[in-house]
Amino acid sequence: MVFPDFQETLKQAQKLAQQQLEELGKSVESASRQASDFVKESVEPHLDKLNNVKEEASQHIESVFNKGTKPSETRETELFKKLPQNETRMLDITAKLENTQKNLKELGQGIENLVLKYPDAFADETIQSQLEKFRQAHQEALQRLDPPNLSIATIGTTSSGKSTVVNALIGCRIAPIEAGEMSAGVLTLRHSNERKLIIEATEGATWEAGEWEGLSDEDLYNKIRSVMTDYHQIRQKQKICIAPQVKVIGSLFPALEQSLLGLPDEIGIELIDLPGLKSVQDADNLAVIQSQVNKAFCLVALDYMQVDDQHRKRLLEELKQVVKYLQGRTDSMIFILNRVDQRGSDDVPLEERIGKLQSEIQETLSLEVLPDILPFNARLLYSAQCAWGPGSLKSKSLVDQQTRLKLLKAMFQDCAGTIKQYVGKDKNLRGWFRDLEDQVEDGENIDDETLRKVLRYAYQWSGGEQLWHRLRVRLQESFSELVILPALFQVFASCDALTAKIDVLAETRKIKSQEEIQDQQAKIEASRQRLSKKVKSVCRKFHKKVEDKVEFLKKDDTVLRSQVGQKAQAQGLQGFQILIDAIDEIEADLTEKLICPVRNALKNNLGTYELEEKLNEVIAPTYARNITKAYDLVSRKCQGFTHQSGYWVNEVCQDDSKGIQELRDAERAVRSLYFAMREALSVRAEFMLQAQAKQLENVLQSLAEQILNEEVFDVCRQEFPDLKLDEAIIAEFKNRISQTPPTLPENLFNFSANIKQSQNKNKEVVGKQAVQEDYTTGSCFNKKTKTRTVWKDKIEQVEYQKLELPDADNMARQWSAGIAQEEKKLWDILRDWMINHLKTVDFEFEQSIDDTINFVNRSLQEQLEIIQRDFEAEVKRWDEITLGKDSVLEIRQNLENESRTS
Ligand SMILES: Nc1nc2c(ncn2[C@@H]2O[C@H](COP(=O)(O)OP(=O)(O)OP(=O)(O)O)[C@@H](O)[C@H]2O)c(=O)[nH]1
Ligand SMILES: [Mg+2]
Repeated sequence: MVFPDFQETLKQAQKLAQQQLEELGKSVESASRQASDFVKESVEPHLDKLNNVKEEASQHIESVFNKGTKPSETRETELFKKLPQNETRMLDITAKLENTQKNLKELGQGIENLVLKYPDAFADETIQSQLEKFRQAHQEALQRLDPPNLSIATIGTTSSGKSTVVNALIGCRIAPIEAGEMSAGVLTLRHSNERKLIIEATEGATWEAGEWEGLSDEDLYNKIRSVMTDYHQIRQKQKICIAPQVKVIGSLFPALEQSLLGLPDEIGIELIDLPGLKSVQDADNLAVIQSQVNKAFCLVALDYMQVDDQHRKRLLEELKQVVKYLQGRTDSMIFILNRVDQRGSDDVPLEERIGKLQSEIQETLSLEVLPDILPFNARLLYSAQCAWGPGSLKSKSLVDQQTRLKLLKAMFQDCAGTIKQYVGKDKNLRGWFRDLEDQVEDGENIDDETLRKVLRYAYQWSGGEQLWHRLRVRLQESFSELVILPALFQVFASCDALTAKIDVLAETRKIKSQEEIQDQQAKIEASRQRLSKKVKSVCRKFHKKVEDKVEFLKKDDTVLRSQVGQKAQAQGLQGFQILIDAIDEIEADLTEKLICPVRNALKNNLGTYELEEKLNEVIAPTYARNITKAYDLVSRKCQGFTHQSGYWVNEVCQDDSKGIQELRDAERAVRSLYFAMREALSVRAEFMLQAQAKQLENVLQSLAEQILNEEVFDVCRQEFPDLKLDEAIIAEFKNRISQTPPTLPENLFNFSANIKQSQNKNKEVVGKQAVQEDYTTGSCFNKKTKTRTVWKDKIEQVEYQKLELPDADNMARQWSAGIAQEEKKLWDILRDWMINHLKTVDFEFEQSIDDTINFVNRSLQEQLEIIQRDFEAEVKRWDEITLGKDSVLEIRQNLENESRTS
């Protein structure tokens, strides 16, 4: 009996166990499902990010900051494998570009299909001309994007290593490098399989312009170098000379080693090497460079030797000017802290220095986020990369042995400290580099494999790896903004103007009766007159406001001045304060950079050399030299003058011909100083105005937009709510309007020397003369009068020439007053410029109204016939056209949305 019982119990136990197991299985399954859902929802999205961050951080720390850590063989191979990476991102840009081109083509096709299907809908002259404008803009955009061009420009402080960075990035020694000031003008390096040097003909150039093919690397380098040296020499003598515009077409490393930037290979790549601000000191040359920087992604080079506490303030000031004056886009910039190899072992840790610099640059340039600042050793990367050449790392290097050896020799010489530091205690590596150095010294052949290995270390130790990585990431972010969108603006504006006209036509085709048509005609005419009046009155109001403000600003009263900006703001003239600040900045710059140095030099008897050096920082050498020469003359010729209440005074006798000549010389010297100062102030003022040009234009543009948006467009919408006329007028206007920058008249600053001359007559001793004099001798009882000869002072009327020359402070005051005087003129010029711009806006708006209304009137006239013929059929046809137009607009909208999201 026991046995069956036991059997039963066992069975029950098994069953129970089975049940529990199943339940457990279920709950494990559900728990695991929940867990996996949780991982999917909460963890996975962050995982990629986390991995990226980890990856970046480890790269950053290992390759940059942890100096002295040995780059192991594994790390090294890993690194090399890593270079051709990021293919998914590459696909992103390829896809984006392809998508843009596809949408753009579809947009054009969509319009052409409509034109083909409904030719009479496009028959009206206004629509025809609008269609032509669209076709032209569309064609231009297609060309610009097929293939698009990406520009990377180097800007930064003088001699910070910009050209070395460019050569290091392109893998070719093309941009001239020199310890002192070297680069000049614009050197554009564009990728192509052909090779050509183009030197454009520019005003005032003495160098040969033309095109050359088949030049050796060395010849190419020397030719560019000699053009730039020539320019610097001409600048020493000549006032007007446009800096060289040089283009080199040839192989560029980032284009051949495509994975570096992660851009599709059809994208044109150009690097632009620009000079430091010290070589750009006149408005014309500045304008040329601004146009390049504006469209480019910028690498901003800073010199490590300038970032210590003592120099940093000056560096930041210079950086601010470089970025502001060259009109760099702060949203697409990477900062390179070059020459970190010059860091001494006792210096503040690099991380600390960079951290400080990051926050200071963020503040100085008002950046939204902390900037990327990469520690860099351009020299190391330059020699290693150029020894390899511009070819892909996967194929054979095309650089000849002689060039290789030369560059490697330079690397061992220039970068010995860096190599020693990084090789550290790794005996094998140390030995390897030592052997290599011996091979180089002995002139032995260096094979590709060895060179690849050198290059890997150079990437790691120079910051090259980080730079390519950051460039790749940042280019993905700004690609649309930099490359795609600018090519499409005109397409959007012309497409909107065209489709808005089609809308108007479609609306008129819905009108059924003659009365309604006549009603509309009358309404439109009345609205046209009211709107026209309104626009005129808005413009008049604006003119008045601007005129009032300018009159106040001309009063030279600082309290009034500060109130003007606030009042303007309150009156809806936002941005007026920026204009005031811009002019104040020009005045402050002239005072600080030109007037003060000369005044201080005169007061402290500064050496001419020192003054010239200071002036050379801000003004072209000819002007700096003229001032210094005149200054030297003034200091010498006025030596004997006495100082009397604001004047240097001297007086010489009229018949003292030598003395008179000396007075004349002194006067001439002062006049020449005034002349030189006037010229320099004028040139610098024009430069400063050009530096502010974009800002001034933006202010004016936003002022005009504000007025249009707040007053004109609203009225337009109220007046023309029917037939979609409001949108048609506004779209037409937006397609028409363009902006013109201010131009300054010549000789803006024109003040005269305040020199006083006078003639005096004084009674004074002119010598001694013999005078017969009576005298008495003897006592009072026995007096005798005798005569004797005595020598007495001879006093006569003497004519004097007196010269009073303004002293240092007095001169500075007069120059400042001269500026203040000229500033009034400048305000008049700016006022006229603003008013003229608004007149253009007014004119173009009137034209847009007239054009659109004439067009709608023609359309209404046609409608009179249509309602009698085939109204219903026409309505149906226009429904189809509208549908077609809507789908075109959808493509247009997609195009914009997609190109705005990066
Ligand atoms: N120690 C060191 N020197 C460097 C480095 N990069 C460049 N240089 C040197 O700095 C000097 C100036 O270099 P460039 O490339 O001509 O400088 P730049 O900014 O183009 O100069 P400009 O165009 O004249 O403003 C040259 O002597 C270079 O060899 C670096 O990383 N370390
Ligand atoms: Mg340079």
